[in-house]
Amino acid sequence: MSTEGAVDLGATQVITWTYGGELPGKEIRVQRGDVLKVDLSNRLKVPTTIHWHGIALRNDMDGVPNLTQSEIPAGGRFTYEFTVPDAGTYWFHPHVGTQLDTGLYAPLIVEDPEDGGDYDTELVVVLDDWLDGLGRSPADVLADLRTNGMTMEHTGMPGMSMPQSDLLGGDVGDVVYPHMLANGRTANAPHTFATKPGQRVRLRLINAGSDTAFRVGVPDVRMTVTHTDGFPVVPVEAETVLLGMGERIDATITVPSSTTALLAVAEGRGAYAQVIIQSGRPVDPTTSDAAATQLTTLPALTVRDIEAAESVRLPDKAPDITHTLTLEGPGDKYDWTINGRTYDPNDGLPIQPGQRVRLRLENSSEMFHPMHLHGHTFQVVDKGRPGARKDTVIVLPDQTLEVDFDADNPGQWLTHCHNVYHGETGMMTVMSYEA
Ligand SMILES: [Cu+2]
Repeated sequence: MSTEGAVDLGATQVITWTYGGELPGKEIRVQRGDVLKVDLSNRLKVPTTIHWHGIALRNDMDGVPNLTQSEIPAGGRFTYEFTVPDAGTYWFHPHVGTQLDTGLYAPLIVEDPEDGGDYDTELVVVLDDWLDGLGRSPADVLADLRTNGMTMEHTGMPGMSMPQSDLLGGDVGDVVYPHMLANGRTANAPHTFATKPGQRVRLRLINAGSDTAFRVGVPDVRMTVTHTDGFPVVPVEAETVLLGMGERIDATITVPSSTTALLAVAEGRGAYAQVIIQSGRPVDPTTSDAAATQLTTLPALTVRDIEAAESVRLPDKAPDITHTLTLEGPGDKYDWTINGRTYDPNDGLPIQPGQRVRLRLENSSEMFHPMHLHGHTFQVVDKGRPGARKDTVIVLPDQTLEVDFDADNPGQWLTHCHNVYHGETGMMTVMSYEA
């Protein structure tokens, strides 16, 4: 059920849109190969859909309005029903307007019967940048961006520069958020995860933000990264990991003997969210401030540091077709474009079934773009080694990144920037092919 109602974020209460009145929405957990059936009752005053982010599902369940289904009207219902082919950490959210930047999001965990060998318990952490219900809605923010163009949206002052990040190679974002959330809670009133020293915990990190990359770590605790975007990787140690909007990372940690916190610093923004990992005496959550500052000085694991596990590598094959996607913006009306054009569902990139498709993502703008492909999991092309299997990948400013996928799931599939303000103003295109 998508609904409007009050949510307690910790620092403040807001009226917003959620799934079922909870933030994040209640987790859905299934086994690989299951048929997932979800009846959505839309109790919002506006139309909506659900997109099942990262799942290689049947196309008519993908939740893209006017491409794979009609919008579900206010008061309407829709039944999503599809097979879930791959295990991993996924999530779901609307694909209508800027609804992603409200409270409409929830985890979708697909278990593998072989999971659990190297951990005792799990902690799902959903990260978000929050502004809804505090005076300006996401739709208001988009309208401001459209009016003010390239200026930072909250100031409206021409020439006001945006915060920068070396890790992101330029601007950190376009929108100012009053709060950063982990599992629906602000840093000063966080979610507490009760555990015991020595426990092995599988972290399932999900960035549900709309305009914010997060650098995540647990002070003085090494993470072993095991999966990106649901798919296994060659395990790699990290002090912190970077997640763009839409990305997921699974990592295992060993719980230390005293209470600590998982910290998610909004990259380049000087704000953070946290989940308390309570293995000893309770702590005052404000004592995390110094650790959060310290976290930003530690190295962050990025996609270039990750190799796909052998079991999920694409077979060696030269691409049958290469499409270049030049990412540009923002234009005068805050338009973000692919190959100079804004989104048109009738004008996409031609591909054929069975092809190995290479997408050459060329970022000609001054901001990073987490580019997401629906219905498939691509492999990052990395010279001389098997890059990560992913469905969302950060393309840094002035950089070109290539990804390969096999056209093995016919339908009409979006590929787009997962910054909702970029996608909504045009940075989306479609690839269609029939069986
Ligand atoms: Cu973008």
